[in-house]
Amino acid sequence: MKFSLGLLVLLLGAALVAADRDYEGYRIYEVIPSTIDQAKLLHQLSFEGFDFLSESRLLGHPSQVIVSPEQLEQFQQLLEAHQIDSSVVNSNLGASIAEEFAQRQMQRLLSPITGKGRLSNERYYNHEEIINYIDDLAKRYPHRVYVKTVGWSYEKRVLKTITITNGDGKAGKKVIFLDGGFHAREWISPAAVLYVIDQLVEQFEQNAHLLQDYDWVILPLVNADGYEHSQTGTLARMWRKTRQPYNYAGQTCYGADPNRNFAFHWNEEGASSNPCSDTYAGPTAFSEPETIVVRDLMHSLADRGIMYLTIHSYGNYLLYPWGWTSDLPDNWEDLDAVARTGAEAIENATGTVYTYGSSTNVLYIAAGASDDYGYYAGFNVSITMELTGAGSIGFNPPVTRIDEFVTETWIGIRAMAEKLLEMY
Ligand code: 0X9
Ligand code: ZN
Repeated sequence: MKFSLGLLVLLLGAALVAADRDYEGYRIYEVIPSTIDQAKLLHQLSFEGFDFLSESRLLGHPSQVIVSPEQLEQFQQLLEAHQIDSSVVNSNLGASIAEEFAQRQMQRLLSPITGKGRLSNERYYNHEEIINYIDDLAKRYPHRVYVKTVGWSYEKRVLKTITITNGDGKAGKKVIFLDGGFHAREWISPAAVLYVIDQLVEQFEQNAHLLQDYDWVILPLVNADGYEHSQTGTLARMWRKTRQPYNYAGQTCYGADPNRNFAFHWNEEGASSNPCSDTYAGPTAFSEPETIVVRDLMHSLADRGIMYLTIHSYGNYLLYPWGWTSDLPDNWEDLDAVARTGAEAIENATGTVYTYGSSTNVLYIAAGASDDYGYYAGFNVSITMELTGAGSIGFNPPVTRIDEFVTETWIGIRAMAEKLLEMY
């Protein structure tokens, strides 16, 4: 039996809205398209209420998608009708989330809130701990490190950057701008960014060459409200967006997707105008205070900006512009060379394969993201890095594997920064 897309919409019925839920009985499927028709069909599901945790349009590449008990029968029929290669990678997401939170409670008892000294990679930290940590670093290394308040989230959490220099006092160096925590549930992102900070500050001697010609400006947690929300309990674990409330058809839905909220081809492709969708572009571009902070940083740094790097999860990708069109920017060969260098360094060190290419061509078309905006604002090199996702909930390694993945990420970032030294 063949399904038309129209029929598919009817069959799958009500779209999943972005809301807190317990995910009891929800499954995660891995699907691997082998024909263009299969890839198109799967991509269409992301507009029919299916939450893709990682999505690729490349044939033979796996995507992972959450399927609710209500969607299950039709989803299975669809896979069968179109002979799409698939497997269940988690048969009860709710149980895995509950287990992760139970472990998290234990970890908190064993290693309580810190804010002084080096952070271990033994658990995921909250907003307050991250702020305390960078504030403390600035106190301990006043000649090389400074911290600046750059704004507040919708719920009035402070957003701070940490600028890391080699302390030689030279002004006007080129800048690498790094951020993390755009999407709330991607906890490994801020964890990886904290590890970069640790390496540049505490392992200064080993990395002095990366601070000779560059200053690093780092915003470890962009979507502070969403991140905190995702840590409040099992129901909120899969939260992605910011937390500003929006009314829609008599109900309140929360947040915009910060990575669809930038004013560059805003809301043209791969974004939603429905406030209850996980990819809601916002009522206007820059409706979210958090994206305004990133925008203003980009503009203030662009004339010195050499690379904008934003850390997400997951799927092992190094992506460069454009994400709003399948066209490539003029200097795409440079972008490709930087991304390739990162991918090769990681593969040589750990064997992990990163796929690299333009966002639209490798992943899917999605406009209004920070990488496109950073490039448009003047950063010659702008890259989204999608880290490894190894947990049974799809996102994030279990705490026992954080160390492995953040060290791997650093290998890629360091190699890309070294490549820039060679190129510019
Ligand atoms: O869709 C996104 O925002 C990113 N993937 S994620 O799974 N972390 O949500 C990818 C963004 C790639 N860049 C552009 N489309 N411009
Ligand atoms: Zn993301």
